[in-house]
Amino acid sequence: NQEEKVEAPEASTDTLPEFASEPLVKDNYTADPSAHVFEGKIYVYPSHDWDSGIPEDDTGAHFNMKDYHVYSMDSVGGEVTDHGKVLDVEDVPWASRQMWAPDAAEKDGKYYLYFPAKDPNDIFKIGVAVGDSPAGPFTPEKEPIAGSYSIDPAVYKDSDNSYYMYFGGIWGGQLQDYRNNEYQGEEDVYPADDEPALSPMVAKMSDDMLNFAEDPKEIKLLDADGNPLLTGDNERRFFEAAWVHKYNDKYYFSYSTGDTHNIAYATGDSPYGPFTYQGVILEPVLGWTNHHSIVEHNGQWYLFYHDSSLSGGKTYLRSMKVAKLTHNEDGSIETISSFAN
Ligand code: FUB
Repeated sequence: NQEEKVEAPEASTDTLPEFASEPLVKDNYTADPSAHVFEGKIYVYPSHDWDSGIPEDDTGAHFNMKDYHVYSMDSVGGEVTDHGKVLDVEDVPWASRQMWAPDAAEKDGKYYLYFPAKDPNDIFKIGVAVGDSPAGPFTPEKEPIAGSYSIDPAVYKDSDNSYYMYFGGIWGGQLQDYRNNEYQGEEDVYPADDEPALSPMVAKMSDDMLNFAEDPKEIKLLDADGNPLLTGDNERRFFEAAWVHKYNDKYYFSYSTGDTHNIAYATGDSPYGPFTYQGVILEPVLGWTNHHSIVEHNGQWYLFYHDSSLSGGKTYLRSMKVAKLTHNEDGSIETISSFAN
């Protein structure tokens, strides 16, 4: 994967999104940024990349993260504050390694940090840790969320104050080892290329935010004719990095296409989908992974994302960045070319 480099097309300066040229943080490697507005500020919950020396492989073993930091800024373009380490794998009784892309949510003055990690059997589960401040620290629950699996939790708060967790990722994210929420073993079974692709999952959260209130359900991603996106449709099918935002009463489900390296999006009328594929939000970045979040602050929408520019292209040493995101009048999102940044 590391060898797969994407050539940068020539960028014209009039496409430059403001603030996008520099990593938000340079003294740590940060990835998979999940941004939220809490207490009027932007808080970002990223993965904390480091060089653990684990060789690269197709399961992503080189993404061997062991803790999380939280960052905040009064507004995009302002000073970024590092609130320090808020959770360490050593403090999570059930987790052994690989703390991947996290997210956070607020409810009734409590803050919840959701994170995937491998358990002692090397199976990804999703955990939750609770704090009194968006800046942490967070105290982990003793067990992962019952019925959770795979990676990349993203928790969306709907306008009616319901919370939904979206999750899942194929390849190293292990989603292919499950059918109907049941673990099938490590055989990595994918549907055939002409069959519907594996679906991202969604579950409503319980009132206490520590559990699923229901069995996770598959999210249908459809093409313009209402047919499911197929396994062989690598340019459009779901890989990992789910995120949901709402704009003009439409739900926008965005995600990474993984081995084709785009952040794509699909829209629908319910938090459960189905969602109809619309296009690309962010074209491939430097580095193999592409992972993002979308947030509105002071009337402006932003795309938080990462690339490997600061590390000179090392896929497992990434840096979070931010660009303005534009919804067009017809509801479509303007595609951002990372090479314009
Ligand atoms: O950072 C580790 C993994 O890489 C994330 O969980 C994926 O979304 C990809 O960005």
